[in-house]
Amino acid sequence: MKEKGVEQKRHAEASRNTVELKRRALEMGFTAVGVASLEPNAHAAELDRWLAAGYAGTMTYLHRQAAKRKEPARIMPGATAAVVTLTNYFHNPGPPARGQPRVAQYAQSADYHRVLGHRLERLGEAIRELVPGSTTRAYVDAGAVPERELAQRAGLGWIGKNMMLIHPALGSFTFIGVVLTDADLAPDLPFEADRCGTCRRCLDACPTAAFVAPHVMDARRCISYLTIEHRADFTADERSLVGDWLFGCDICQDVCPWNVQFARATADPDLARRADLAAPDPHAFLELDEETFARRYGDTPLERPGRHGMRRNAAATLAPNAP
Ligand code: B12
Ligand code: SF4
Ligand code: SF4
Repeated sequence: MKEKGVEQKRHAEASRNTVELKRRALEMGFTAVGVASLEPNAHAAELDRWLAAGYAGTMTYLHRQAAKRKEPARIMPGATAAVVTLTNYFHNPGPPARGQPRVAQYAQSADYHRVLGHRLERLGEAIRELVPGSTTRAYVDAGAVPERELAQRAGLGWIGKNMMLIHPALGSFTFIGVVLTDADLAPDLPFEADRCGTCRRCLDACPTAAFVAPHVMDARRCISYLTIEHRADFTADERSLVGDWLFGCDICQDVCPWNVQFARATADPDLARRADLAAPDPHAFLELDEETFARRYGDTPLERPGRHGMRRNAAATLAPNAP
């Protein structure tokens, strides 16, 4: 009897802390927040199959991180919960200007790793303040964290056929950020519904036929992989796949009815759209030296492929059919 009372008190306190934490997260500028428990990944077999098929291309770090992605509780010793955040980055850009090479929307503002990294650190502080003695670790697009999987489990949306986490009221133009913690928090119910239904617009719209099946992409054909993660020079085939995309690709999100209907432009001042990133002159990348590239783009997502990669991408958009 006494034990039951203690347990009830613990639950009540965990719920109170979780409600307050979510309130503070929204106040900090996150668009949505949920809490996931850290059971083993329900889609571990899909990850294994995906890796074994070679779909990760040269992203060898995904093989190294697989064991932890399959068992997220192993990422941080003692962690029992993930506080998962979504941050809307949609800019409502309209149709691209004729002849202007395209940049994915997520890269049209300052580097989200930095912007959200700071915010997630503050969220970690809030957890430690609400639950004295607890520890936290913040992640955004880094480490072995299965971010979409945790977001689904935190009740924030479903994983679409295009592999994106889709929030029913926001769409999929969102960054996912995670704080792992050993604090006692109340997990949300997972988002169990699959709202794609019979739709397959994303699969049919992909210009490179990168989807081998719903939820399965061969990244080696994906423009986002080719222009951001791939390090080597392009083959003639790769150059033609990239088309007019200078950095990343948004097509399988642009066509999604959940984005068409629900995505709204962000008012987040830290993610304000920058003209030099939204519509850069591709010729400029052919001439930039290392120092100038670092000065102009060191604090942006374009830093990932670096000067060499951006020069390669620019050359491809300027001469897609070159041998
Ligand atoms: C590697 C990577 C890429 C690769 C591979 C993409 C891919 N589809 O896996 C490349 C470079 C191509 C890429 C591209 C992009 N990426 Co990326 N990427 C990642 C990264 C680092 C790891 C993803 C991964 O592990 N992939 C391997 C696959 C197999 O795993 P998964 O995506 O987690 O998928 C799981 C589920 O799909 C589930 N599953 C499998 N089958 C099924 C079936 C059903 C029915 C269900 C429910 C689930 C399910 O199992 C999988 C394994 O656990 C994550 C960050 C992270 N740490 O998670 C960002 C991340 C996924 N990327 C992101 C973004 C924004 C993009 C781009 C939109 C960027 C752009 N505009 O160019 C594109 C989108 C392309 C696309 N349609 O996926 C965001 C996605 C946010 C969101 N709302 O979903 C993330 C989460 C980064 C972040 N912190 O915001 N990315
Ligand atoms: S990001 Fe572009 S290339 Fe990659 S799967 Fe989606 S539509 Fe295809
Ligand atoms: S376009 Fe259709 S199938 Fe693809 S993710 Fe959106 S709702 Fe699902």
